[in-house]
Amino acid sequence: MESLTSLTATQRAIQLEEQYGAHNYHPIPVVLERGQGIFVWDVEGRQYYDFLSAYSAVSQGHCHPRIVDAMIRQAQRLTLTSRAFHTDILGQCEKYLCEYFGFDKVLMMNSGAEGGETALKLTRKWAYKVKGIAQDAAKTVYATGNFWGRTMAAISSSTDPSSTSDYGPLLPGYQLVPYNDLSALEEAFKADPDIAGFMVEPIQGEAGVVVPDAGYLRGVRELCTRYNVLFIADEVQTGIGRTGRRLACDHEAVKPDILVLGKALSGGTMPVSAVLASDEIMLTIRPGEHGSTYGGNPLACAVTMAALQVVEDEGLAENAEVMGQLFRDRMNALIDKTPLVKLVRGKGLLNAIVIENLPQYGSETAWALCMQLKEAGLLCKPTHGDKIRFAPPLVITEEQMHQACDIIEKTVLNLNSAD
Ligand code: IF1
Repeated sequence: MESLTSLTATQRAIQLEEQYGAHNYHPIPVVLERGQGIFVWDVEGRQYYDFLSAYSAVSQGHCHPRIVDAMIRQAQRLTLTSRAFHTDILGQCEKYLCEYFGFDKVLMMNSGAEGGETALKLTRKWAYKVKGIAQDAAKTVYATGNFWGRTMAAISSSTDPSSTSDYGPLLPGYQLVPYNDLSALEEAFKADPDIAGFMVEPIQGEAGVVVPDAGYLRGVRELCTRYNVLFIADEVQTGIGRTGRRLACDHEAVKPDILVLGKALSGGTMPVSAVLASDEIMLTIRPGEHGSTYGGNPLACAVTMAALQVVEDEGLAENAEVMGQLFRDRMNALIDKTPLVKLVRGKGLLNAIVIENLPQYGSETAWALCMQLKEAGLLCKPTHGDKIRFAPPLVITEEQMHQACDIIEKTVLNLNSAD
């Protein structure tokens, strides 16, 4: 290893991660040290538009003052007691969440994957105690291309070898159907009365921002009702204003039986997830049958209420709708100017462009474009090879969106003309 002193701050930081950290990521080579609003700065003092928002966890913008202030105030009072005792803020937060999203009860956890696991455990409890499925026979259905985290339960439903290979044996009791295919879903429900739940992302994020046909979510709702199967909406990435509505399910005015939230629930300050459901479903779990040391801790409650209030007060869902349309219009205008941009898709400020591989870069074309965009002052990352996700914080202004699109347009056109 070169001596640390002869390296730049960027090289030094990367080398430390390389030497002492697990190699479970392949980050864009930039070292960030500060964030504010839609901008982040690296250790060399360079400013970037953040067009990833920590995969939709920083929707309110980096270090939002109201959320940070709520965190600081709570941190100076009480941060964690475990659920062995009550606190003065958990009930307030639970009421706030239930009224905000329209459910009877909520169970607070930490990561999005824990939210998905909680939804799976609730579905199994409901299967045996309410639907009357025989013990250990309950099945849950997922869509091909799904992603809901890195735990064993989450990867057990994955169709992506990079998530599953060499991690076997996987969890049993799962079934897969093609995404955006209502007849396949109905066939599965018809064929197996032991199906208790169907968990689905209203827009598949990791799969490359795959937007289903209009009416798909309504169809899922109708089929789940008809076959007495729980409709579980994984809104960890699409929720909380990201797609231009409070929830992506709101685009079709459908209400899931179980709602899973995470990421922006805490405004990018700390891991907070929440699972919301009716009394009939939620009360199938009795005291001592599920939980987590940090689940619903006072600090999480304080930032969650502040983070959601910001989304409401600043009209972030409405802004996402308008700025997202502006972004897609600007990107669609590139399609006729360069073979590099094949397709633009998304809703609100969850968007992606599908890239045509250029001969000089081959399958690395999307990566090369992201590297050029970094040099031009905009951060984003490819997903699944030839798609680039663009998801800035929902606080972005029209002027900032045009400035960012100018950077993307210039970089795309230059990459295509590069020798
Ligand atoms: C990583 C992906 C996105 C999610 C949905 C649950 C979870 C996620 C729809 C679990 C998490 C994160 C995981 C993060 C990168 C990011 C990601 F690329 F991995 F797939 F957003 F698309 N449901 N997504 O998207 O939430 O446990 O992470 O809090 O693993 O690097 P988590």
